[in-house]
Parts: sequence; C-alpha cells; structure tokens
Amino acid sequence: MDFTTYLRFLFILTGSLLLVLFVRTWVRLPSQAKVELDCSEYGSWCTFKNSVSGSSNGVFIQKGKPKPQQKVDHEKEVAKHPLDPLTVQEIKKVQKIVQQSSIFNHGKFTLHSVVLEEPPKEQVLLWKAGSSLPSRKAEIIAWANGHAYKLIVDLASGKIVDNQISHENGYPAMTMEDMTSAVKVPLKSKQFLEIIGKRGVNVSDLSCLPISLGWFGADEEGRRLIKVQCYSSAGTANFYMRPIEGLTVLVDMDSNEVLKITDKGKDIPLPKAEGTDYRLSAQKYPLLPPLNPISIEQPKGPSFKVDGHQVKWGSWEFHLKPDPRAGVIISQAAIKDPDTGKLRRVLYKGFTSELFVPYMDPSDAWYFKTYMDAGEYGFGLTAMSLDPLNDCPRNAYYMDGVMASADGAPYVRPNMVCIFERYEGDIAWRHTECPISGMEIREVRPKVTLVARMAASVANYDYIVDWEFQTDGLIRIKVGLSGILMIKGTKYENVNQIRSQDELHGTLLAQNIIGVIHDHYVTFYLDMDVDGTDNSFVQVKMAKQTVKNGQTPRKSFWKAERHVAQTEKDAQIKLSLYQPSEFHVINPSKKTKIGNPVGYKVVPGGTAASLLDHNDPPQLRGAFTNNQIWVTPYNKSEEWAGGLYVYQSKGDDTLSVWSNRNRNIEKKDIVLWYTLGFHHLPCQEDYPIMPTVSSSFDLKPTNFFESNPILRTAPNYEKDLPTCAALSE
Ligand SMILES: [Cu+2]
Repeated sequence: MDFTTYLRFLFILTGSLLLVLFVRTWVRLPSQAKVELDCSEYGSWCTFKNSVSGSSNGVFIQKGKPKPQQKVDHEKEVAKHPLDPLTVQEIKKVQKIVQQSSIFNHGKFTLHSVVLEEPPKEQVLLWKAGSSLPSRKAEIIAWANGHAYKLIVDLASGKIVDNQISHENGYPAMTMEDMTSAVKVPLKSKQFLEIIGKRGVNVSDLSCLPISLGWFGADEEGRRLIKVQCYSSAGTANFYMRPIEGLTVLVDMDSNEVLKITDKGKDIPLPKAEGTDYRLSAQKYPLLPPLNPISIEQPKGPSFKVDGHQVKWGSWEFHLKPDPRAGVIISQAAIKDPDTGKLRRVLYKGFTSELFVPYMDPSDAWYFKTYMDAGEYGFGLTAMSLDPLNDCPRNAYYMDGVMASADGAPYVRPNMVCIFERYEGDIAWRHTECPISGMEIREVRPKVTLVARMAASVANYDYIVDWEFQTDGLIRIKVGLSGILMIKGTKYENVNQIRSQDELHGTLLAQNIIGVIHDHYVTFYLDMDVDGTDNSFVQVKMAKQTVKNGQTPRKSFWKAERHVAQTEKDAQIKLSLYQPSEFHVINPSKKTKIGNPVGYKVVPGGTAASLLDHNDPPQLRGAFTNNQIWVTPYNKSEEWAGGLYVYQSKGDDTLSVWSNRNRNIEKKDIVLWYTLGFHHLPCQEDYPIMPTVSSSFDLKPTNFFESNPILRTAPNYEKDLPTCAALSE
C-alpha cells in the first residue's frame, strides 16, 4: 500500500467509524443491554429451554411476540357460568324492564345497584360445565319516592318477580351521580361563597368531597344527607393537603339543598401547596437513582387459563368476578388433590363484605368521619382501572368490570382486576443436610403463586386487595393501604408551638397539616365449604399446663385443646397473644387415612381491634368489628356485615346482631368472617402520599391433604429458565 492509498484508507476508515458513532448516538440503535432485557418486545430472540416438564426437544424458541391479551367484546359477551356477572346486554334488558314497569308509578328513580341475583347454592353446585345455565336473574337496589326497593328481575320472562320496599333504617350506597352532584350543591349558597372568599379560595380552585355522615341520632333521620367539605387545588393536584378547615356543608342528597353550613375554622390558614404534589411531572429533577430494570418474563405465556370468569392455575380452579359493592368476588375455589387428582372444594364464596374507617377526632368537622366504604361508596364502584406495569406486572392478565350507572345503563370499567403469577424469589420448601449426617442433600423448591388483584380509590384513600393462591393449598388475602391521608388544617407550623398534644388528635406532618389518627377495618365474608357443604368450627386452644413437682425437670408446657363450636356465640373470637388458639373449619364427616378431620384454618396476621365503646354510635354501626372472627350459619340474606342498607343506618342489621341470635353452627353450612384491622397513627413519611402498608391473613390447609401436597414439584435449573439473547445471536 503506497502512502496516498494508506491516507485514503485511513480517511475512509475514520469516516466510517464516525458515521457509526453518529448513527448509534443520534438514531438511538437499541443498546445490547436493551435487546437482552426486553423479552416481550424482542420476543423472537427469547429462548426457553424446558427439560423438567419434558418438552420434546428440550428447547423452546419463542416465535414472534407473545400473543397480546384478547380484548373481550362486551357488547357480544354472554354468560357461561351460573355465577358470571350480568353482561352488557343483560343490564340493558334490565334497564328496559324497569323503565317500562309501573313499579315506581312512572316517577323518578335511581338504580343504586344492578347485579346478578346468584342462583341458589345447591343449583350452582349441581351445575356442570357445558350444561344450560340456571335462570338468569338481576338483583336491583333502587331509590324512588323516598324509599329503597329491592327488586328481582327474571331476564328470560322480562318480569319483576320480587319487590321489597325497605322499612329498615339506612339507605342504599351512594351512586357516582349522587356524589358528583352533592359536591356542587354548596356553590348555590351565598353564605358558602362568602366564607370561601374570606378564606382566600377562588371558586375555580375548589375541590369538594362528599363525606358520609354516619348516624348520630334522630335529627339526621328520614332523609338522605351528606356532608360536603372543600379544599383548594390551587398550585397542586393534591388538594387533600389544602383543607378549608372546619367548613362543613350539610346537604340533602335528594333535593340538592344546603341545609346547614358550619364554619369552625376561621383562624386556620390554608396549608401551602408547595411540596404536596405527588405526580411525576411535578417532581424536582433529578429523580432518585433508578434501580436496574426488573420484570418477570414468561415467554411461553402464563400457566393459568381464564375462560370468561373461570380461572385455572396449577391445582387451583376458581371463579372470579368484579362487583360494584365488594370489589372482587371469588367463588367455588377448589384444589386438585395430588394423590387422587380429584377436585376438592375449599371456599364457596369470598369477598370484602364491609370496611369501617373511624377517625379519632371528636371535633365538629371530624366526629362523623366513620366511613363504611363498601356499603356507602361501593368498594367496586371506586375501583378504578389498574395501571399496567405499575399496578400489576408485565405478565398480568386483565379483567374488565361491567356495571350499571344510576339510570341503569351499562358501562365497562376496563382493567378492573388483574391476575398474574408471582415469583418473588421465595422458597416453597427446603432442606439441606449439614456435615453432621455426612449426607450431601440440598433440596429446595421455589415458590410461585397466583394473584388476583384490585385497587379501590375511595376518594383520597387507596386500598389494594390481593387474593393470592399458593400451590400448597394456602390462600393469602392481603390488604394494602396507600393514597392520601385525610388532613386537618392547623395554625401550628412546628411541634414546639403545641402546648398540649391533647389538642392534636394526630401528627403534625408539615406546616399547618395534621394527619388525623384513624383505624381501618376490612371484614371478609368467607363461605368455607371444606370438602363439602357441612362444616364445623373448632377453636384449638393452646392451653398452658403446669407440671406437678418431680414428674419431669420441666415446669410447664402447652397442649392443644379442641373445642367444637356449637352455636354462634362459641365462635365470637377476640384474638389475644396470651390466650392463643388456632381456628379450624373442619369437615367432621371427612377424615384423612389416619383419622384426622380434614380442615382449613384461618391464620390471623398483623391486625388491630377497635378501641371504641360498643355503644358509641359509629361502633354500633361497625359492630361487626367487635370480634375478629365470627361464624354464622349460611343465610343468603346475610352477606353485608354492616347490613344491606348501610348509609345512615343505626346498626340494627349487622353481623353482630345476626350472630347474637346464637344459632346452631355445628355440622352446618357455615360462613366464617374475618376482620383485618389497622391502627393508623400518621407519620411524616405518609406525606404527601403514603408508601403502601400491608397486612394479611391466610386460609391454610390443616390435615386437608395426606401429606405435603407439593412434594413432587421440580426445582429450578438454569437451563429451564427463560433467557433473552442479543440480536446478533
Ligand atoms: Cu390510614
């Protein structure tokens, strides 16, 4: 190569290198790392080698992208299972039937709930897949002419087959329309406008909340009332942090009139907006250093199948449906026995029956804040669409909710529930031998679970409810709390200004902001059907035994004492660390080969009990939290722990009232009720939005299987796991 040729070569080489660099920098070719990590986008380069589960050639190569989830066409959807929720077409039909009936004398009516009237349990249990469905009926809670109606509509005949006018205290849950119209009512009042003007809030910055007012005596009876309190959204999306403290407007929800305005917060400044916004777009950059990307990849797709509302995963089968009041209902959960291959019943129906959230501030603008979110606001009605990748991982499947608005028209809440397989790096079971035995054993099985999740945003507060199914038969029910605190405005800017902590009823979280103390109780309905319908509840007490002198070097130990509950009062359980028990639901007529009754136990986790007086009006209504566990005989009309009509109710139709009838519960179809509680003393980390706090309880097989049901599961091997190869490979 002569010198000129060498120079030309060098020039071309440098130019090419610069061009490559330019292209890589400006055209943003995917980096090697990106290609390797993004399994779903670069699916065709994902490999999955499976030798344990015996694929024919031991190597699986994903062709193209994994199939995206098929969207359900709700206009054409038909029910396939007796418990499937009402479809769009069915709700339309119900709306027409009600509109054309003379039941409300052709006057104005609102529908507060339109759901499936589930067929009798015996019929559902007898139904076989593929056979025709029992007659489809709708249960409607309506409000008309100052009365609550419960109607049953037969969809085939188009007739209203039952019509009951409520004579009970209490009203149906609010509709979304009730809430959105109530918050506008104060604007009609000159007095209200003057007050907010004096507080320095523009009407255009007002954000108001409809606050259920509980029940505190005869003055508030006979009409549907709501208290409206307002905030300033000037300078922040987090208006909850800027309360117009002490200003409460009592509104009649039917006439849309202002009945009373109370202003007890004239001297309390509006807390400032700075630092309250939680949105990504409002954060000061730079953000915190990110963690490396992480995701669960399933190149072969998930191991579960969803057919309509039927879910099958591993040994589990269950029915899952969104519900406007409960959020999510799990039905007919059954697990395949590893020895016989037969499906065995565990839970006929489980759901969030009621929530009770009393605040601990007795002042005028706060004493009534004793929310019952399912029966007053609708736990499902307030369950918004989940945010893919953040609410649920990339491998999640989404289920929509189909509900009815106040005029009876159907609407779809997309992605209301998600279902996904979870692998957290946990261990399903393990054992390693140590050098003492001289045996080289290391047997470990990874734990993978299936989660069904919903998240409700009841105004400021967010509740995440997970139903998590384990391969070993355990069901974990977990509640997470996040969202935004209910804030009380204060003149204090620093703790050193406060003369007595008694004035606070909470924690000073920022200047002029108090997070008020409160509780959360979430009560679950669990119709256990362990290996059949008739079950018994057994309290297994851990009873301390004292050793008589000289019998043994020990002085004490504990024994398990079984007490079979005969009647409901035997099963009213208050948890205590110093009087511990296990709580079994057994099938007394089914025994294991060696003779133990088959059962499931409810295993409490971290929880809390209400400290309110039992005769305090909020606690009368929330009396279903007086015990952590209750057991009642199955009764179709006893599903909502606070009563069917909770709004402004006095508490005369609660789980506590039913249970005190003391009915027989031995060898009966029984329902177990469990209340998960949280005491919440806010702290600064809860401001301006709370990191999620969770607690859970378990339903765990107890002598249900002959032995460890997941003994014959395979461990993980590197070669079995999905890997993502680079583009060049
Ligand atoms: Cu809380």
